[in-house]
Amino acid sequence: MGELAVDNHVEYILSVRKRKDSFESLVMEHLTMSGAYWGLTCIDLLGKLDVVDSEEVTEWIMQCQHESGGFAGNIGHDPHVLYTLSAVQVLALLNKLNVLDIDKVSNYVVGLQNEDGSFSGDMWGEIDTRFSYVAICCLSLLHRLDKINVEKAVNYILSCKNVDGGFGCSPGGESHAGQIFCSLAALAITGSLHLVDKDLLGWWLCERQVKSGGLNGRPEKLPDVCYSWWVLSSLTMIDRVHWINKEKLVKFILNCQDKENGGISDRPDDAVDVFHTFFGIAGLALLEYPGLKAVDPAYAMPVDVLNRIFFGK
Ligand code: GRG
Ligand code: ZN
Repeated sequence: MGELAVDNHVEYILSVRKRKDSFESLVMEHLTMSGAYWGLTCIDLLGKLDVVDSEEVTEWIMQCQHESGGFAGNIGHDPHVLYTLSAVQVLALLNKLNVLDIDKVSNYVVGLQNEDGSFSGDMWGEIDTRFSYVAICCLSLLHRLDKINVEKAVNYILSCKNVDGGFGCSPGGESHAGQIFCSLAALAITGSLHLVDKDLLGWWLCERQVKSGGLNGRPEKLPDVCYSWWVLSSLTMIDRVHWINKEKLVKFILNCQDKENGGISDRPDDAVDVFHTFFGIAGLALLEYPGLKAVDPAYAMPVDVLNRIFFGK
C-alpha cells in the first residue's frame, strides 16, 4: 500500500495524452474532452499543472467547438452537453475562459432544457439527471444560470427521487450513486439541498462501504474507486462523511495504485485508467489526504479555481 505515488501518477497521465495509438487512447477517442478534464484536474489537484502547455490545450479545445456553440469530445465529432461542460471546466482550470463567446456556449446549453424542466444531452434528445447536473454546473461556471428555468429543473430532479432517499436517471429509475451525485450536486449549485432528507439518503450512501473499505454504487455490487468520488462527494454535500470509515477508504484507494508505472485502477490489481486515477485522487482530496489541493464536491474542481471564478481571487 504505502503512500500516494504523486510523480508517477502525473507521468502516467501525461503519457496517455502522448500515446495516441495506445488501447486506452483509442477507446477514449470520442471522449477525449472529458479525458482532458479528468487528467488535467487530477494534475492540478496534485499541484503540478505548470507542466501542461495551456496554449496548446486551449487551441485544441477551441477546434472542438461546433457552430451551435456546443463542444464535441474530439475534433470533427458531434457536440454534447457533457463535452461542453468538460471544455468549460478545462478552460476554467487553465484560466482561459476569456477565449469563449459565453453567450454562444450558454445558448447551446439553455436550448437543451425541455418543457418539464429536464435536460437532453444533445440534439438527439436522451434525457437523464446526469444532463441536468451537467447543464446546471456549466451555466453556473459561465454565470448564466438565470437563463434557464431553475425551479422547473429542480422539480424534475426531485421527481427522480426514490423512497430510499436516492435518485435515479429518470422518474422511477433505480437509485445509483452516480445519479445521486448528479442530483445532489445540481441541488447544491441551485441552493436547493434543504429539499433532501439527509439522514435517509446518508444511511443509503454509508451502506455503500464494504469490508475492504471501498465503496460500491448500489447494494450487492463490487467496490470501485470511482465511487470514492460519487458516494463520498454526496456524503460531503449532506454533511454525513463521518458515517463511513475514512481511514479504510484511504487504504482501499492507495491499494489500487500502480506504484511503479503510475495510475489508479477500479479495484486492486486491475489495469489503471485516467478516469479512476482522477476519481481516486479527487476522493483522497475530499478525505484531506496531505499534499493535495482542496476539491469542491459539487463542481468536482479545485476550490482555488472556483474562488477565482466566483469571487475573483
Ligand atoms: C463533472 C464529475 C463530473 C461528472 C459529469 C458523466 C457525469 C457528469 C456523471 C456520471 C455519473 C454516473 C452515472 C457515474 C457512474 C459511473 C459508473 C461506474 C457506472 C457503472 O454502472 P454499472 O451498473 O456498474 O455498470 P456497477 O458499479 O453498478 O456494477
Ligand atoms: Zn468505476
